[in-house]
Amino acid sequence: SLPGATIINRRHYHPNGDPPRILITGSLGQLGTGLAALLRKKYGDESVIMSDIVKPTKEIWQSGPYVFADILDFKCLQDIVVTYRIDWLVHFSALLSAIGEQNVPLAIRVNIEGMHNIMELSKQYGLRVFVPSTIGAFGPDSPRDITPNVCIQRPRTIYGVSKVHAELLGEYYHYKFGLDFRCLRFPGVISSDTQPGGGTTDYAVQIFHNAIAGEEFECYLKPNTRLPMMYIDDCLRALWEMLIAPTEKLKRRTYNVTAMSFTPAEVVAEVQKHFPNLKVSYRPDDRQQIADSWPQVLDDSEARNDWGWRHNHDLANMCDIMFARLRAAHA
Ligand code: AKB
Repeated sequence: SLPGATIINRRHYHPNGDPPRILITGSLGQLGTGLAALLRKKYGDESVIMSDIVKPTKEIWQSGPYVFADILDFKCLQDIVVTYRIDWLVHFSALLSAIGEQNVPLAIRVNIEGMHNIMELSKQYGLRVFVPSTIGAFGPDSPRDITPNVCIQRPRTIYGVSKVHAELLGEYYHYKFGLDFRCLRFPGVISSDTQPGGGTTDYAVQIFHNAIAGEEFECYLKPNTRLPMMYIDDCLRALWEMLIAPTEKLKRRTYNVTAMSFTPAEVVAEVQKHFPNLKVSYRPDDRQQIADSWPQVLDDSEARNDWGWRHNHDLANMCDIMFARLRAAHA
């Protein structure tokens, strides 16, 4: 049989109806806290182990298990998987597009070498593993409007290159060793309680904070730069639905998912319905070139057809929720 084939379909969860035990790496980033809360509601606080290399706040530390995990340290990861009897792994640790360009060697270590550890670890312990990919995995040679699930991928950022590598490596381990690898290509994600760190789509979060603080907003992208986007609640639900999708429904292991596409000018117009006095200026920087190489509209019809993906939030509705949540947080 194939090397590693013994891990196929070995599942330690649900034999007695036990919930899966889930490790989240890089869990203090934009998506981790929200995902941990969602999974803890479904499977219980003790079933979800948050991890990162950063010291957590008291609130995080009190919300459930939290451990130190350096994804570049294989033994450290093995220790956690064994000690906490992990079944599923959600691997968030990564440097995003803009910050990756500022420190390419670090991005290679974290995004590429880290991914090697995650694949070997998941193979060794028979884990189901979710790794997010991104619209940044496409490049100027990809069709930009609209971008299908399978097309030319020649990204021009180290982030994009590392995510194509992650998609290909995960699919390779799936076909070669039976690894239960699952991956979604996310658009820019907009959230009120957590900040993105160093991406090209960050402006679409920052504008809400400036508006509510009564500050002027300077946008680093041109007003007509269209990019795919998604509200965090849709993003986390997509992730969970992909995580639990029955194997027979998955016709592939990497899917595009999206909710909307908008330009800075369009989000400004929508935000100004709430804050008519918001002042906006545009000063494009290096991130413009990155955005210009990315999809404008993502085709996620395969996710919709194969496992029933549906988004709930559009631009207007997302703005209402963002301001309601930010106001509640500031009250
Ligand atoms: C980034 O802008 O780098 C991320 C992404 C779209 O993957 N938000």
